[in-house]
Amino acid sequence: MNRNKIGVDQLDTVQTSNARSRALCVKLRTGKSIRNMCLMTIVVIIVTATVVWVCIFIRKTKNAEKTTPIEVTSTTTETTTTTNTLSTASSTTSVTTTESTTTATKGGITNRRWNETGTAVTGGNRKGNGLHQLNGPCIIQIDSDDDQIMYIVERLNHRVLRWRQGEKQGELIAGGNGEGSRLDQLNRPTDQIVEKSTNSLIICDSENRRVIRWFIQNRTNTHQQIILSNFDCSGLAMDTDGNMYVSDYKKREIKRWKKGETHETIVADGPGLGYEVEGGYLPLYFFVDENHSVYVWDDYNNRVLKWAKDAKDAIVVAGKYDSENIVTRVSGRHGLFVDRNNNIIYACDLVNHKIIRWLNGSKDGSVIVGRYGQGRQPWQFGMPSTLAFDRQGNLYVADYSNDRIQRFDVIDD
Ligand SMILES: *[C@@H]1O[C@H](CO)[C@@H](O)[C@H](O)[C@H]1NC(C)=O
Ligand SMILES: *[C@@H]1O[C@H](CO)[C@@H](O)[C@H](O)[C@H]1NC(C)=O
Ligand SMILES: *[C@@H]1O[C@H](CO)[C@@H](O)[C@H](O)[C@H]1NC(C)=O
Ligand SMILES: CC(=O)N[C@H]1CO[C@H](CO)[C@@H](O)[C@@H]1O
Repeated sequence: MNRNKIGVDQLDTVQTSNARSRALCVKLRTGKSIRNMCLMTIVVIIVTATVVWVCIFIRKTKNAEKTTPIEVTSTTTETTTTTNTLSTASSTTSVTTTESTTTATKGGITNRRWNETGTAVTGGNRKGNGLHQLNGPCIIQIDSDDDQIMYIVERLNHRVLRWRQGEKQGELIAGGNGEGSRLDQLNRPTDQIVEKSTNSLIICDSENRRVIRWFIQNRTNTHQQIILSNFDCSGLAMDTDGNMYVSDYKKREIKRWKKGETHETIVADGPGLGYEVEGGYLPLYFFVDENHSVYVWDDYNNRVLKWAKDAKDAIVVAGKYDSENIVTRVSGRHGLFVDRNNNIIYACDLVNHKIIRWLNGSKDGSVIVGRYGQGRQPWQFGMPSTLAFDRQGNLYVADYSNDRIQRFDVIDD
């Protein structure tokens, strides 16, 4: 079976050889969800979306052809070995089933289940740079006004597509002019913010070490604006007040720029935030909730940390997941999504190809989708890197090495 050049096979190869260090980082994203409950009451929950994503440090050689091989190195051997463990059929007895038997509330968000067979909403075409194709989609975001519209950041196509569900192809809205450092180019974008008020995208253009704004209507080189330069960004977020957050993965800091101000504040830092690996650094992704709390993976300690707004110190809000007797380090390469109102944390486990949920600040999470190991089947992933929800609660996942966006429909009991 032919696999794409940059993909699963390569990941496998690198994981086994463990040769040079490249880190793939994941990011996170937010989406917004609204649910209606009961006839008498309508509860509207709006979750503003943020994105985090995963970046990869790639060593490029001068001779590299147009496609630079990507190597993803697991930082621990545990993560490498769990991949196989997970694919055994016996591990499929569902955690979600257990949960669902204890729940009966129709549509209750903490009881929510998803069809574990996904649908490729971007068509599932072969890897490529056509508008009907994807290459290394690392970020999926749902439009805050129209949840049929998705924004897809493609790390390996150096572009951002806007794609309406049901359509055969996306629309190019940033990049797409090859890899490079010109103002009309991107080089391995890893995260973005959609800013509706200015109709622009703010993009973490990671290999160019800059944060750049692209005006959606105007993609000529006079309509981009460099917001930060010489900055090792990997993750981006904007809170409900329009303050911008950017992670610096080398300094292991998350900084906040208040709207309209040029002065920044460090809102999270410390040893839990990213770290150095041989030959590079892991990227730093995070999530900002509606209360302006910042959530970050503490990769070494296998947990999620939260800095409340203006807090000096973090608290631990989620721990490992091992409900299937899988004890794995939850890599920092995740999409994180926090449903604050319901106290639920969701994440992509990029290394183990699963989507995890922690209910109510539980120490142990459980798998909600992706219990069948790595692969290209509709119920499998190849490095899921971000997740988002639409208003109905359907789950969308950027399936990085499978070059597709998968939707998992919420199940109404
Ligand atoms: C899940 O999705 C598959 C494929 O679309 C479909 O055949 C199946 O009936 C769905 N299952 C449920 C419980 O909705
Ligand atoms: C968010 O802020 C509101 C208003 O201050 C507060 O009541 C609530 O407890 C906060 N939630 C969290 C999770 O911090
Ligand atoms: C969440 O945890 C708190 C504290 O342990 C508990 O009081 C509350 O009932 C829990 N909520 C749910 C929905 O489980
Ligand atoms: C939204 C926006 O900025 N639109 C501008 C795009 O560029 C044309 C021509 O340069 C302007 O007329 C638009 O106002």
